[in-house]
Amino acid sequence: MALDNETMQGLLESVARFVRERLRPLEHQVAREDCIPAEIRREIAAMGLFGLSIPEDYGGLGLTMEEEVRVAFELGKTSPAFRSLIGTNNGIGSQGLIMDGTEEQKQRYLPRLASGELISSFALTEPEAGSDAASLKTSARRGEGGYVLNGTKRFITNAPHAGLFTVFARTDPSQPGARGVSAFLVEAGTPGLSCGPIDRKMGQSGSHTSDVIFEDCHVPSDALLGGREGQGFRTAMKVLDRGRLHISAVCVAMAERVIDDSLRYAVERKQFGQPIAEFQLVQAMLADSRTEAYAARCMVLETARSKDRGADVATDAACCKLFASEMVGRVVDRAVQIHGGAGYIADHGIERFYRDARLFRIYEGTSQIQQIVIARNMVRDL
Ligand code: COS
Repeated sequence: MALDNETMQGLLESVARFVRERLRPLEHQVAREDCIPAEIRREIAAMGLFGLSIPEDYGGLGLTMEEEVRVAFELGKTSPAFRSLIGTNNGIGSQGLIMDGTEEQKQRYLPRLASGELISSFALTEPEAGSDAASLKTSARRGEGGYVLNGTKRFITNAPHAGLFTVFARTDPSQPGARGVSAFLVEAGTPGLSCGPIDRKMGQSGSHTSDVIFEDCHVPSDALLGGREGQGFRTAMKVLDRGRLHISAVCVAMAERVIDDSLRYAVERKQFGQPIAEFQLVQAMLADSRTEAYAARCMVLETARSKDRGADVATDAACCKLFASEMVGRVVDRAVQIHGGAGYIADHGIERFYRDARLFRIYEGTSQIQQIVIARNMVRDL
C-alpha cells in the first residue's frame, strides 16, 4: 500500500463526498453545455486527483493499482466526463512516460501533470489505424537535431486541452509493423502541430476528443520517449494493459450508480397498487445487475492486486475490460427498462448514462480486441 489505511480511507471518503455534493448536481449542466466548469477543474487539482498514479517523487500520490481502482470506483459514480478530465494524466497520457521515459523527461513533465497544470493526451489512433494500431502511418523522419513528424491522429481524448502529447509515429519505414514505431513527447504549441475541431459524440459530453495533425512538425531528439527508437508499440501496449484495468473500474462504478438509481426509483414508483420493486420481473433485473456488477468489482480488485504483486496482467486486464464494459452496457439497458418511459426522457439522466456507457466497449480496445488478446495469450501460454 502506498498510503496508510487511514489516509486511504480519508481519500476515498473525500472523493465520494465530492462526487455526491459537487459533481452530481452538475451532471445536467455539463451534459447541456458540454463543458466542465473551471472551478471544478481547480477543485479536482487541489484534491490531487490529477496525480493519483504519478509517483510521489514527481509530485503525485503514487497510488498502487488497487488504490487507484478504489478511487475510480468512487469517481466513476457520476458523469464519466469528470473522470475523463483526470483520466489521461493518470493513465494513457502519462504512463508511457512513467514506464519508459528518461529521468530528464520525467522531471520535465510529471510534476506539472500531477498538479493538473498540464493535461496530457495519448495519440495512437489514426484514420486508418484503430484496432490495428501497429499499422499506423504517422511518420517521424530524422531531421536536423531531431525528427520531423507528419500524419493525423484521430479521436484523441483531451487533445483540445492538452499541453503534452505522447505521439506514436513510425521512425523506420522499412518496418511496416510494430517494430518500426517509436513514441515521442510533443508539446502543444510546437509549430506544425494543430488540433481539429472538437468531435460531436453520442455521449460523454464534457469530455472532448479531436484530431491531432502533424505537418512538418520538428521535435528535438530528446522528445524521443526513453531515447530509444522502435520501442513505441510495446510502450503503447503496456500503457493500454494498465488503462484497461482503470476503465474496468470506471465501468463498475457507473453500473453501481445506475443500479442505485434504479433501486430507488423501483421502490418509489407505484404501479398496479404497489412499488414496482415488489414485482419479481423487476427484481430479476435488479438482481442480475447487482450480481454482474459485483463480479466485475471482484475481477478488477483481484487483477489490480495481482498487478501490484508484479504479475503480468495483460490477459486478466483484457478479461476485466471485456466483462466490465459489456456488463455496464447490460446494466444501463436494464436501468432504462426499470425506469420505463422516464428512462427515455433526458431529465431523468438515465438515458445519458445509456449513451455514455457505449464508449466503454470501444475505446482502449474494443471488446473484440480484448477477446483476441485473451485467446492469443491463452494459446501462447499453453
Ligand atoms: N505488453 C508488452 N508488449 C506487448 C504487449 C503487451 N501487452 N502486447 C504486445 N506486445 C509486443 C509484442 O511482444 C510484440 O513485440 P516483438 O515484436 O518484440 O515480439 C509487439 O508488441 C507486437 O505485438 P503483436 O504482434 O501482438 O501486435 P499486433 O499488431 O498483432 O497487435 C493488438 C496486437 C491487436 C493486441 C494491438 O494492436 C491492440 O491492442 N489493438 C488495439 C489498440 C487499442 O486499444 N486502441 C485504442 C486506442 S487508445 S484509446
